[in-house]
Amino acid sequence: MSIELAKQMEEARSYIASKIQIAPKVGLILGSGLGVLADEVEDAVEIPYSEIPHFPVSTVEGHASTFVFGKLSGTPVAVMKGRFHYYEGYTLSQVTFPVRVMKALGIETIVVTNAAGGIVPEWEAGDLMVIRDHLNLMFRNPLIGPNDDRLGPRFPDMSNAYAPELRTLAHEVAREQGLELREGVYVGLTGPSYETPAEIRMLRLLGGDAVGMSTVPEVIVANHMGIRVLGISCIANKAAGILDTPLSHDEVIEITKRIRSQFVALVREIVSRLK
Ligand code: CYT
Repeated sequence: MSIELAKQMEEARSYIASKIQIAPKVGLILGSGLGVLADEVEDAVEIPYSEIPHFPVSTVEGHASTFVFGKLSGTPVAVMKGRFHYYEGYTLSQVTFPVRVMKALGIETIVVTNAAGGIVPEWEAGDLMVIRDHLNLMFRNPLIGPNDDRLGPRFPDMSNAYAPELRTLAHEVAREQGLELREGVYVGLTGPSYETPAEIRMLRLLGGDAVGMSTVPEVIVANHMGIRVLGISCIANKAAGILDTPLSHDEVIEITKRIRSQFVALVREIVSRLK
């Protein structure tokens, strides 16, 4: 991170600000197969990432690559339909750049979602999980490099990286909707190969409940900038070795399609109650 970063953020911010009427309060990052939530945004203004200064372009199948600005259940939002993954070849600074731009636009809270593999043997594909905490097993950190003290501290606290009050809110809404909501620790790996059964056994021993290839870098940067985070994983498959069947990205997309409506209802209601 450098002084140059602040300048790039400002260029991206002002480009977006020139195209939108609202002042987003909440940011949403929609993971694989979960982009439908963006279709619910009212008075939507779409800005493809490719138009925005200094943005990389997303390439992975099953991911769109556009910002959607507007209102979701009355709350002004910035929705990322598609995100950048480390495994696509971007630096973590590129992966997390949109989070910084959303902060520059004024968001105070971010809802980060993903499709993940379930490590807890009893969990089923299609379950939803609130992220309580994470394990950064990407073994790299988006904050490495000179720190710009205007953006955040050199050594950010991560003891409540996933805001406790937002987790409580998510459980309240789920209860009202009669939805069973899991809670657990998300393990972030680089991918893009899925884990081996031995790795999944290791992750279980280490305290992981779900595993994926995103989220951790964005959440570190959100914490760096003082953004409150809510994380929700869609358990898209049982992790490797739990069943005999091979893992496929098609399966991940298929399951996320199946639980779409529950996911959309949950997140919509949570967003409507964010203050
Ligand atoms: N599933 C997934 N591992 C998995 O098993 N969606 C990401 C990583």
